[in-house]
Amino acid sequence: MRLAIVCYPTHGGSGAVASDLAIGMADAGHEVHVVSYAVPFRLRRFHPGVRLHEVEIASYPLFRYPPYTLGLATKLAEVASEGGFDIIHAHYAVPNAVSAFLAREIIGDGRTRVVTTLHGTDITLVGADKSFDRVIRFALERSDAVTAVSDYLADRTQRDFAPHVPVEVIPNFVDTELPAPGPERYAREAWAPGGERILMHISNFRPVKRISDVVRVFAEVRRQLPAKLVLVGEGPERLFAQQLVRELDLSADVVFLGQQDDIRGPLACADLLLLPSEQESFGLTALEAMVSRVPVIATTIGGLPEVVTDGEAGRLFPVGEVRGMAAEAVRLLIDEPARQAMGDAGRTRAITHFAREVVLPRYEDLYRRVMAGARPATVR
Ligand code: GMT
Repeated sequence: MRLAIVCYPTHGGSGAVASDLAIGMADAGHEVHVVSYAVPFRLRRFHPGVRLHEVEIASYPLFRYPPYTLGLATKLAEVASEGGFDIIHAHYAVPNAVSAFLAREIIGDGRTRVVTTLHGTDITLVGADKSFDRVIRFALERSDAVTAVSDYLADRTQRDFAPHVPVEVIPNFVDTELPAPGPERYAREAWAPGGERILMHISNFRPVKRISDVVRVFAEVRRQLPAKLVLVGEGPERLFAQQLVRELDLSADVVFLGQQDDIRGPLACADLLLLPSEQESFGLTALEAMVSRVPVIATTIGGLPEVVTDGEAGRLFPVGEVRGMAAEAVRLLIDEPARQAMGDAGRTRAITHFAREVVLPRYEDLYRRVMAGARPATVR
């Protein structure tokens, strides 16, 4: 197959999954072209078989906003002129699915199919802006297939946008092979020289991640036992988090690590992952923690219960339930056998349900069905 994968290049779940899909499809022998406005962070290393195309938009004084949607469509059509595409797979509705639709119309060969994968914020946040309503619905209706990364997101999509559009659930996936030990051997010692327990949070520091809950849970844990908090990522709430850490007099016990391309290294040092989000269609970092045998303390919202089964791979609490999360964190950090058992159960669950080898064939099967002209019925 000749595939085009369109995604955001920035650190975030949708770009990570799209990149891993590109690598997996290339490994399976397909010709894969990844199109974005920069090289996606997971594709900065060389992967034979994955060809990269960067969209550049010429700036012109007349343009108040650079026309990225058009630039992306044009780039797709241009790459297609060298042999066409069987599938253009757009990750994220806005504007990627719209550009994919435009590209298919421009190419006009009657062969190109568009698959759109919804990741969450395109429906729950961007979609909540009423001005995008119609264009998102249009993009979904005109896609040859639409997938969502969880049952929760599929339901929300059908309820809020397009009840008549079939949405197939294909969950996110991870590489379950753990890398050989690297610098984390020294990191653990550097962050927790006294053998303190390490709590970790990984995100893009947006308001939905509730960084203040992360810091408050940690403050409560820290009151009860020696512990350190490592915050991985970058984003608009970082300054606020730094300020809160200072206010709560926790500076000596909190490390702001910044953005990391590969989070498996930091995760190898973690005893617990905190993910107290108020929105999460899936929660890829929770899954990455599970693979690394790190129990997850998260919320009951969105698709998280489909990933982190409560009591098995971690513990789930209502949004804002800081005291409950802290109490459970302390319990697990004191009871090492219970913490390890939960970590092992999380890894087993990740391997069984969300391994790359388990999920990738489902995309391949979908591509084949779509190429055969069958528009999929809702599959859960
Ligand atoms: O969480 C974000 O703000 C980033 C966003 C993205 O596009 O990467 O994440 C969404 O997609 C991920 C991959 O499917 C999911 O794991 C995240 O749960 C989802 N974020 C939200 O729903 C808030």
